Amino acid sequence: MIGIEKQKKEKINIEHSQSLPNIPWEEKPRNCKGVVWRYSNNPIIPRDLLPESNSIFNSAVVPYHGEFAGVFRCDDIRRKMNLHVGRSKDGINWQVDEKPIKFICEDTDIATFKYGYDPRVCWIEDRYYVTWCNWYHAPTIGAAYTFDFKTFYQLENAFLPFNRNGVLFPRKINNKYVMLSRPSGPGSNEFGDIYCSQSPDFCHWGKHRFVMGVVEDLYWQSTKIGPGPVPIETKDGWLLIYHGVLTSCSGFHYSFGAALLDIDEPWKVKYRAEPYILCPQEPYELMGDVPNVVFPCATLYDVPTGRIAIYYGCADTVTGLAFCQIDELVEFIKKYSMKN
Ligand code: BMA
Repeated sequence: MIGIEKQKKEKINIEHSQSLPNIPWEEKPRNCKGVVWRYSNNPIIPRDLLPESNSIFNSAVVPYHGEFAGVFRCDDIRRKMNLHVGRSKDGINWQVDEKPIKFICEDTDIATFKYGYDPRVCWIEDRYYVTWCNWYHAPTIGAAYTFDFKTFYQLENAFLPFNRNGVLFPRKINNKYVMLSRPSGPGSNEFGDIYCSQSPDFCHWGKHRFVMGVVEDLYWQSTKIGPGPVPIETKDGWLLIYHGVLTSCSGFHYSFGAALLDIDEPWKVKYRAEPYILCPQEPYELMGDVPNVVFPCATLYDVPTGRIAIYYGCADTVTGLAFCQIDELVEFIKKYSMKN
């Protein structure tokens, strides 16, 4: 029995660190100038997939037993922000549960679920951790884990309010869990820089370090920035895709960019590309409940081919898929990196 359990875990570990032959994929179109290209059949998830969904976006997916599973942000027709489980055989066609996740939480001080949004899912060692923007008197980082995407056990909130975009690294670093986040104010536009925190036990988070902040004259990332998908380990550092915000005459524009962080001290930025890698341009990114938003929350990665599939929210309404090749993206970041 123990042998079978061990084999199962090893299989999942391989799924999370090596090959993903069924990764959704489409070759780069000939006329594409950028380093990231969109799936031709975007959006992959419509806003009204569920009987009571207003919008489904900013969601997180992972490989799961040869298929895919994930946690989806579904705002309902009351405009409550909820988290739902989704499953897919091919990473493109998704079945999303009609009912939101009910977290098991014995501590009544933190058990009240008022809202949850922008989830991330991260496999570490033996389980899937979910982090999200969780209401606890104000927005902060909620945390939970699951083994099977059926039962979810809620943990202590990681930080004090106000915080958003808690993104875990997919393995312990120097024997500590490590999480990126974006401390902020009560509104969503006071400030937004990326910080890195560590924990020995997933309960006590400390050693908070500044990673990187907004850049005044790189306009796409001049208002605020926040970590996106779980970072990917490469020989050149942790590949971090993150969102950046520009303030225009008609409001915020959310794009995404990329950086490489030091492997052992991930609060140290090695390279950070000046240009964005994707910005709102397609109708489903330009129009919706919040126009001009592309917001990445997850990637799938196939090591042998270097293929990356990026899941991102479009205009706070639907879910899109984009692709890139890891070597090309790493080269792009280095070529266009800011000078320190
Ligand atoms: C951020 C978050 C995201 C959202 C974005 C654009 O502050 O609320 O969920 O996609 O704004 O509205």
